[in-house]
Amino acid sequence: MPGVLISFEGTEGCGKSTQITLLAERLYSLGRDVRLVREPGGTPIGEEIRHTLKHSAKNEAMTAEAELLLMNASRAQLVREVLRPALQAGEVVLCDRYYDSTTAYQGYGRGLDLKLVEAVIEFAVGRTRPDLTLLLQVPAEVSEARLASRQSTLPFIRDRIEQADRNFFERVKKGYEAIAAADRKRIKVIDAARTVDAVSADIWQAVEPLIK
Ligand code: Z5A
Repeated sequence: MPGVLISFEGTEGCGKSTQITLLAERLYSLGRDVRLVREPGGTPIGEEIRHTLKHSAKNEAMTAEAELLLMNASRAQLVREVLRPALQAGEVVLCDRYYDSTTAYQGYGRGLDLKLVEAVIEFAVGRTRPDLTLLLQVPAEVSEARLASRQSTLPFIRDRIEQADRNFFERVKKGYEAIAAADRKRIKVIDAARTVDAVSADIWQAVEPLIK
């Protein structure tokens, strides 16, 4: 059976992790081998880079350019160490974020040149591109409410990227809309402000034809 690469995208708290878990369970129950990865991260080297990007006490001065390159250093490692071998072995790979996040956050959000961002992504991933991307869309208020509710149950851990202001996240959201409009064949937009079950049903409708 051929491998399948599916990426999940969206702003914080849109429900990616929740839906990836549900989809993985469904795929396992059908006997498919499933690989779950997250970005940045997903390999030992990538997880160290993730720490540097998000939580390191020494990351305050990070520039947008360094952020772009670190995201893609993590990705280059993930593609070669995990994604390509897993796809070769016929697995269904579910990525919690992939390169559309870079276009949305470092391109539209930080304002880096989009052509330059695309060139860096091309260097990191080459032809390892998703068969399907699920963009979970939620209004900013829903995203903020979900994160606040989750944070109230967890100990506080500083996250440099989450500290950006609301304008940044608005630009990211608009970026995602532009990315989806430019590639309707690959990217399926899902209204993720509904119940977990309703979102999951739409996701399955998009995924099922790919895994037969
Ligand atoms: N980033 C970047 O800048 N450039 C890049 O190239 C890449 C990433 C790859 C990674 O953060 C950060 O890196 C991210 C983008 C940037 N930055 N920010 N800010 P992360 O991996 O720590 O987290 P995240 O990817 O932003 O996701 P998240 O915050 O963990 O949320 P989620 O996975 O999308 O949502 P969830 O955990 O499934 O759900 C959130 C809460 O809502 C939780 O309590 C759920 O129980 C609840 N939930 C989920 N679905 C529903 C529905 N349908 N109804 C009600 N409640 C729900």
